[in-house]
Amino acid sequence: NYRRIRACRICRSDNLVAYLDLGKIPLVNSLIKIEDSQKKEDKFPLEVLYCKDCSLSQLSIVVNPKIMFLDYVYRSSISKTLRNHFSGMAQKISDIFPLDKERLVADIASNDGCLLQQFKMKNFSNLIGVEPAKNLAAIANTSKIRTINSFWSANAAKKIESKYGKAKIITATNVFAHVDDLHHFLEGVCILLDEDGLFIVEVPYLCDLIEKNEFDTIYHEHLSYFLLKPIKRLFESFNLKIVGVDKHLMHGGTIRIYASKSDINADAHKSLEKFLALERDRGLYNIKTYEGLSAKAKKVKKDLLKILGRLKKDNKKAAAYGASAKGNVLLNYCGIGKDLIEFIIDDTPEKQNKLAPGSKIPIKDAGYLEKEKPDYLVLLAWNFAEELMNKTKSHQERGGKYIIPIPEVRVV
Ligand code: DWN
Repeated sequence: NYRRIRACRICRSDNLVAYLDLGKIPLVNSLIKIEDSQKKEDKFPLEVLYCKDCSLSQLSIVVNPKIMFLDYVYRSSISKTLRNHFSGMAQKISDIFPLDKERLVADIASNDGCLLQQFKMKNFSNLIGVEPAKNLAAIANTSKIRTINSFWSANAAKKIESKYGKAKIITATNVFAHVDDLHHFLEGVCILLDEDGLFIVEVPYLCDLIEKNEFDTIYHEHLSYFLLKPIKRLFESFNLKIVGVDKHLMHGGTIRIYASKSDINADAHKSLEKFLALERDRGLYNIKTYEGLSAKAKKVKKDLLKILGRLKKDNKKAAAYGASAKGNVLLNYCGIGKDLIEFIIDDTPEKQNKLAPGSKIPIKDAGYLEKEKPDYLVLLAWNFAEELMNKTKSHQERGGKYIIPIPEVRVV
């Protein structure tokens, strides 16, 4: 179910150096049915390599995407913060192209239609999603967001183009890092994108991961960890010009890159140069900069185990909120089980009444929180800490506290 990489997926160099090893962990979105609790779970090596030629960070292995993405439990629409973020993105694109509301907008890996829904609310009328997960494509189509159930590919692009014509806008949020063959992915984009079109890709930013110790965002779905320098090199090989870059706080820090086949309103703000200078100044083109991450991850593990061990000794009850992919990385890396965290609350129906992979901690709905009244809530979805704390006022009123694990363990 996996293969080791031999060359950098962007520049094909074999000059790859490992800088972080999080051990062997299960697929973090492969939740366990209660009846399968005794079944052995597959675990895979989780190790990050740095390409000394183009500065792309990437996992040492590629897990078969079919076992990760064809039935997918993560739904973008669960989070209000994420819905608002997508609303802002659709608004920005509507401001750039106020007269193109009938032109085709295609969203790659459109999940439950969350982003396209926002385009629809901004009066874009010609929308199409491409989503490999059968369950998510069905949800999107039920809510009248036209969605093709397929992985993105040159073939998928050809089919869409022949039926609906070229796209004025192609978006790809939280998918570019998940793709092994980026060259084939961009081949499809170039087939579908119109000459005056805009390709907008949003990915977690490695600068934030390193700076804010977000090692738990490293997992088998995320094959690449991007800086602008390798993305620029890849786009140039497809004659895609980067015409703008902006930074966002979403998911611990993302960059959004606007690219076009033509020089339409070229990067007037010189944002690309600014980010490349930032990456250079932060030492992100030097392997030495990455060597500190391992020690910072080990410190989070030590501190989290210490605080949870003390709570257990003091007979305090600890639970968690957000059965997130990153949360499952953290639980597995720290070797935390239900002896330390009794349950995880999550509002995603597909996650409830299942067990978290590896830790086998039960995942429950929000009602369970009121029933069990834990003293502490570990915010495994720390990127939504504010939203989760706003949702759990009763926990606070009971004197309950939160443990936020990243960038370092702290109690609030
Ligand atoms: O790229 C990816 C990112 C964008 O999303 C995917 N590979 C997988 C996924 O990663 P994640 O699971 O770490 O993402 P989140 O969005 O940090 O996960 C949040 C979790 O918390 C979800 O399971 C939903 C849950 N949640 C909730 O139950 N109630 C979140 C909020 C805000 C809530 O109010």
